[in-house]
Amino acid sequence: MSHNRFGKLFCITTFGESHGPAIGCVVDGCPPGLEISPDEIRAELLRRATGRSRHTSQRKEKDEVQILSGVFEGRTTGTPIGLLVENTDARSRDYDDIKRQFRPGHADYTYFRKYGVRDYRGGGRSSARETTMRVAAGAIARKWLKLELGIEIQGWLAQLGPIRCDEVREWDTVDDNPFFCPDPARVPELEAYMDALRKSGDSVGARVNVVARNVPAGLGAPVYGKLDAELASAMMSINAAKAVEIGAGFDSVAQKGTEHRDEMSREGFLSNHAGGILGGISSGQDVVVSTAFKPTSSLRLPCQGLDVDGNEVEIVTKGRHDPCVGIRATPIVEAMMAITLMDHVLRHRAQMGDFV
Ligand code: EPS
Repeated sequence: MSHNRFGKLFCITTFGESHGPAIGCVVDGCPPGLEISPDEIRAELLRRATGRSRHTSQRKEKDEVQILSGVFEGRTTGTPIGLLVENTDARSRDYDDIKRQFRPGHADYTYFRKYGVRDYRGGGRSSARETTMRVAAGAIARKWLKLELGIEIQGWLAQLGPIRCDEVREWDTVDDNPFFCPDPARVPELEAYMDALRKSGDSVGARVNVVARNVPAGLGAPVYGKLDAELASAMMSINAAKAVEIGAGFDSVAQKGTEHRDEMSREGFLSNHAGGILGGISSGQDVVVSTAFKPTSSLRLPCQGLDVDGNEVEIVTKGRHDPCVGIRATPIVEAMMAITLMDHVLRHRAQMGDFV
């Protein structure tokens, strides 16, 4: 039994802790012949990396990826792809004061209740550092999906705290600002909000959306292999994720059937409230997923909490933390979309041959 693995035919297994010597991933099930290089993977890693702007953690990791296996002369061989990234800038002393304390709102408490062990250094395995390896594996999946089926995946920041930035979508500009905001006019407002937040010492949540285009109809299966269920699982497995919506999501509650149903014509569907998935199977429309991220729990503002002996203590977290983890989440949700879709393409072909 393993709980560090995601996927059935395209399968990733990650390992490592934020303050250990390295983090890594085994990507199993990738078909042979895909051209892939460490530079291509690193380009994706840099989009997610800390220290790229003043609005994220200032930890400066090199995030250089080594391909240890599964690639020969620049192409995948069909065997497990081993990926390794060394941790080069961990500063465990920042955590000395909370060695025996649980940060309220953090996995510190539940990890200890479950395992009885407190790896206080950077949250150990619960650290968002683990998402590096998802993005590395996602780079492989993303490239394969594009070459094989023309599938394109685009994520964006839809909301940060009270600021919604989902209206104007200038896709070409998403990577030009540190927020992955698709509306360049909102960037100064985001900057000002984050500067004030950072000064205050507080943190805030965010919503990140992702769309996959050119997804063929037929991915996903009834009833325990639904594509939407597995996308929800993929997104909920990301650190700090608190909710996932597919298509209209929670807005479906207030909709009437006449509004929600996506009418059909010879030219295609007339709307996409379903988010491209009906009965757990892709319809051929864009697959649209939205994920909510909670505010970071590592704060320098004091709060009341418990230590491992059950004493009430005042807790202050030092170190280099993200005031909004959602700012760096766009490449991660894109990666989880890619990994889930690639797994489902391979699973569909295993049962059905090619697409009808
Ligand atoms: C993180 C805390 C910070 C972040 C880290 C995620 O690390 P540290 O414990 O070293 O201060 O820098 O993010 C990364 C290192 C990364 O690569 O994403 C946390 O508590 O999740």
